[in-house]
Amino acid sequence: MEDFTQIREGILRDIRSSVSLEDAEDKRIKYLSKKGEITLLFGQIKTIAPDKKREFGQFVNSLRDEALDLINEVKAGFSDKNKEPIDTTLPGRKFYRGRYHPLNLIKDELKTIFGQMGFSVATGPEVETEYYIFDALNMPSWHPARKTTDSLYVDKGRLLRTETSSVQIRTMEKGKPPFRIISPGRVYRNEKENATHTAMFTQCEGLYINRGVSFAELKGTLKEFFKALYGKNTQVRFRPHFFPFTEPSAEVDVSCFKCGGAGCSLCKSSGWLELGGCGMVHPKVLENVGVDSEEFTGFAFGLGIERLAMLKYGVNDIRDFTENDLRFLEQF
Ligand code: FA5
Repeated sequence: MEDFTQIREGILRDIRSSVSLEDAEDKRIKYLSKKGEITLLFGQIKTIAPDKKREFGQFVNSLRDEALDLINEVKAGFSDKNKEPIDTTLPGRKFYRGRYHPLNLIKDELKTIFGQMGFSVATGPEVETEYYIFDALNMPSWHPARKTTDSLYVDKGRLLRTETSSVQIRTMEKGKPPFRIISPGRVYRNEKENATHTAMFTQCEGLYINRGVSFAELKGTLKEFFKALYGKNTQVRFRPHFFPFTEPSAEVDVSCFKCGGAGCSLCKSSGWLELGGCGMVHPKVLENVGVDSEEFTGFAFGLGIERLAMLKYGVNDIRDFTENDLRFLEQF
């Protein structure tokens, strides 16, 4: 028994004297692996005198358990010591906050500025019928926009809306004049992409119908809007244009942010960026929705929200808005 006690104490002392986690692991291998010293003691049982066998077996079993517990305990001690102490003087971890996408920032500004002029927000579906996109908007059957080469059809008679102007019809159908709404939303076109054009983009439709509304009010409303968005000195121009749903019609441009009007690749040397279309709502459109065009007149406009954002934030390439590059998005 004296020998047993000495063997036991020697082994436990050896384990306790481990100097590192690795050292403790070496001790486990030394004593408890397949060929470890304690494991080999089990093989000795058959050489022990029969009357001592039981006592020896109990000793080896409890030695194995004790050694294993001690090794685990020693290892745990080293693991704790290896853990980095908490340095309470370090600055806290940075908390990354989400932020608004630049297009949403512009949308919010649009809602605020037009809201102050009395416009409320209307919405409409992105999958539209030909009626709301073409027929009710006075688009002739031969109009190129109706072709699948320009529009993205979902099935016969249904397509992804190519413009937010369909919301004009949906709004007027539902109520009685006066109407004063804006409608920001996505539109889709079968379009080749470049620095100023994408196949999916956002527009903000505007509609004001009342008695005696004039083209002067349309110009005044859009000029005030651009000044509120870009500052008092903003240059705005209206160019005659054609839209089937307005008469007269115009396109509205703002001086190019990149070259300041001198002409560059972004503005195709013109010094101006086209931001939207507008005009006086065509009498046929009013009649299509049951509004008396003798009594009521009004204007409508459709602004490209990406283009508004490009000008506001100095973005050279419209594709940046949808590429999800954090280096771009974190600037807003
Ligand atoms: C229209 O979509 C008309 N519905 C606008 C309108 C509304 C006229 C109400 C009269 C009354 P247009 O196709 O020009 O018009 O588009 C309007 C604006 O959307 C453009 O001036 C431009 O700012 C933007 N836009 C047009 N195509 C793209 C495109 N592929 N990528 C990005 N922006 C575009």
